[in-house]
Amino acid sequence: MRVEDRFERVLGQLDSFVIEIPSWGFANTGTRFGKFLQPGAAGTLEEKFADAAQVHNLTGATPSLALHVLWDLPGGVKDAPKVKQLVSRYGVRAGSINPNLFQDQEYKFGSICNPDAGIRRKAVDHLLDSVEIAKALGSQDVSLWVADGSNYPGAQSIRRRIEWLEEALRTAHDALDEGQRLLIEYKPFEPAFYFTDIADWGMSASLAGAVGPKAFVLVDTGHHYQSQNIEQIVAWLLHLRLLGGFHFNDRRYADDDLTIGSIDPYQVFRIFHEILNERDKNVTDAVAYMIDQSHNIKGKLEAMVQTVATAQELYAKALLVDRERLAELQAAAKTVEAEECLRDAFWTDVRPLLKTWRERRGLPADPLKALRESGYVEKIERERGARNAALTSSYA
Ligand code: RM4
Ligand code: MN
Ligand code: MN
Repeated sequence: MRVEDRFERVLGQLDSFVIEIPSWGFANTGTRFGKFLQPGAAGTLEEKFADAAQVHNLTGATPSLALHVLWDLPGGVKDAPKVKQLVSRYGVRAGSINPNLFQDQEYKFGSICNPDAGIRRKAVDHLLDSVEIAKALGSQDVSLWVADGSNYPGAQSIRRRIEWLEEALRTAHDALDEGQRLLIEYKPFEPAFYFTDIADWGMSASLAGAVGPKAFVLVDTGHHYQSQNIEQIVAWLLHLRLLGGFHFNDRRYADDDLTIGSIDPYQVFRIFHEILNERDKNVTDAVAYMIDQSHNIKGKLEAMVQTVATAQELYAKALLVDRERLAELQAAAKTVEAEECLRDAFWTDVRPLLKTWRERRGLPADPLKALRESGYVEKIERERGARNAALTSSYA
């Protein structure tokens, strides 16, 4: 195929690439040692929606906002009408619903895996409330991160906790409507350090298989050990028809929640490449792309716009891979030529292509520059600055 034709094809395919942004990416978040408070950080759900709308208007690629139940809907399903008003006011959909099983004092020894049946019940009720919220808001996905685990050998029964996990997730799964999904995230450590109850993709996949057909695996790119091959995990999950979606971020060491592609853009490209290799459109269309980042140093809005543009660039590069040729080279075991075929796409500068895509859609050609020129950040800093300055952030 001629280069111009390939570019034209990619321009069309970019239209369907959307990525969900998290409400907490606009709030004051940080590390466990503290937060650097930002004058423009969002403190209310309305401010989070306003900021999300700003990112969507600039990038055209973020039509939905992920919500964290305790942070965004502390009143539970009763808060749904208020969220719906914000959805219609700001033109951004409510995205995945994230239950919160890690904040309450009772969860010191676990939530759905707590040895106390009463606490497990409370946690399961929160899951069921989250499903109700998702239904009320028309959200497809309940995206679950279970922070449970244990810090010391012998302190907890690993086997009992597997049973409690299956029981709780099955209850949540069975409450879902047709078309809704339960996405099961995994994380090898933190906050627990001897084991976490769902430590890796195999455990998530096994749970998904045990609880039912509406359960899938969620891959948070920061939740892996050093140098783990994430694209291979992605390939396996595609093969098993169990890939539900992603929480994208970048990391140097652990769950660093840095902006996507900032440390290792080639890895994100390789992940997209595996997905685009899948021929079954039902499988690829079902993959939910989401961001899960904490912007402690970068400006919240800047970081988010930069993130979305980077995701689009890396996706466009993966779209450029000449897959037919690559398959031929792989079959002939032409190692260097096959690798170069992949690298050709990766090293193509797609920024002019994205500029064309944005111009055709009536979007600013350079969204980061447009953000800076819009005056939006200065405006929210004026409006929110005094409140944010009054907050305290201390580790102990
Ligand atoms: C966790 C995990 C969850 C996210 C929280 C804030 O490490 O990634 O997805 O909701 O952080
Ligand atoms: Mn996550
Ligand atoms: Mn995380």
